Amino acid sequence: MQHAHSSDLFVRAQKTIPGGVNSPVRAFRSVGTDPIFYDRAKGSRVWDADGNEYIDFVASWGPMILGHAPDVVLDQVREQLDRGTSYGAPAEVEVLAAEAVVEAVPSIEMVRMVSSGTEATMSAIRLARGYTGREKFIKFDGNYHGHSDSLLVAAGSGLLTLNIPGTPGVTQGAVADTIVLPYNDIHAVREALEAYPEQIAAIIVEPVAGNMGVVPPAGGFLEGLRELCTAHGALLIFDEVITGFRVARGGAQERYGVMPDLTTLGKIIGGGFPVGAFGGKREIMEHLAPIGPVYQAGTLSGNPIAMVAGLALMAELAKPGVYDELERKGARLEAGLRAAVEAAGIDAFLTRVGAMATMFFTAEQVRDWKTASTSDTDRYAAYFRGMMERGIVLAPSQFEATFVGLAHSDDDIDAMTSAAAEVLAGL
Ligand code: HOZ
Repeated sequence: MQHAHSSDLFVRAQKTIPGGVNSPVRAFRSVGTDPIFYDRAKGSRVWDADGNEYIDFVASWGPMILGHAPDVVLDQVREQLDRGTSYGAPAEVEVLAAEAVVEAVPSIEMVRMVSSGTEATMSAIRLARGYTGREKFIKFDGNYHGHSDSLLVAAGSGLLTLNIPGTPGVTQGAVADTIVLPYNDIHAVREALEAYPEQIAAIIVEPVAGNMGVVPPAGGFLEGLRELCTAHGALLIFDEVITGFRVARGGAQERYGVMPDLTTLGKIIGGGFPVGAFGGKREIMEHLAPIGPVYQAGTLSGNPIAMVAGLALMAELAKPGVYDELERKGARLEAGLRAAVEAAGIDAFLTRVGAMATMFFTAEQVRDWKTASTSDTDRYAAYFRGMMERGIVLAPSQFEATFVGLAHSDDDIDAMTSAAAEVLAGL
């Protein structure tokens, strides 16, 4: 496979863009190669700047659940373009989008649109602090909630990939009220709540971790968080930026039957356009300005292009059978990968929840960051490169998810698992 044009673009990009990329996770540093630059995408496929075609299992880090550039979304976007791209004023589409989110996500009674997952989590933490009058909050090691200061500690995603334990520029003060605990350890949560009585505003958690690779919640973990938050007067925040509208239409809260007080959502509700949202109980959300004292704002919040795209996508996901089909495709991928691992006789731990999965290159049972971090990242890098040579794009990091969507045909999934069998056999 030739990558001459991508290589030229990367050389040029590094002169004007730090590291040549606009988000660190796009650099292929941890997989020992240069990033490929994309030219276009449609359905399950992406094409790079050299015209190479790949089956894509990154899906823009999750949101392209219908596949790339779906016509149902593009038609709505084209129509909206002629009516204006940003108003800085309210529009009917925002009401429709809010209604669609409230209808789908069980615990959300009111929702505020923002422009990214980072904004959503940052604002949810501020609201939780403003509502409770408390300052501390709990997050979990290896969970990633965007890059706002107070959440950028022991964080997953690009920080794990690039081995950045803490970031210069985030002050001690900014993280002084952030308590980090091991994922899936309910005893540690109980102890922390008892150690800081009436001081903890919230617990924020990825209900299915996706940013240290996919790590499902242990039995009773989410229920335990709910009980402890209620008992201690802290708010439970589910960060469903990845899991919302993916592991079930109503997200992990629907799948596991545990209701948070606040939920954050991300790019999936914008059909791939820049969107985030946070929502929850009316009583809490009414603490937001302009009716409450907690300030939060944004010119592009509820942007009409993103709203019509999101509405079209959410309407598709509301159709009967969609989540059964995603489950079926996820299970097919898992079965193929398990067979490939077994045939190759390598140490690997496979996780999957619905249409998101990770193959950890470790003999450990992965349940938290400590166990996930035992993975052999050099092996993952070799696996990644072998898959790319065979026309399959995976996340350029061991500590991310593989996403299956409705545009992946059974043949696409089988092509992926056959390629995996070949690559794993040669490792
Ligand atoms: N949380 C996403 C990856 N797991 C973020 C993508 C990005 O940072 O660009």
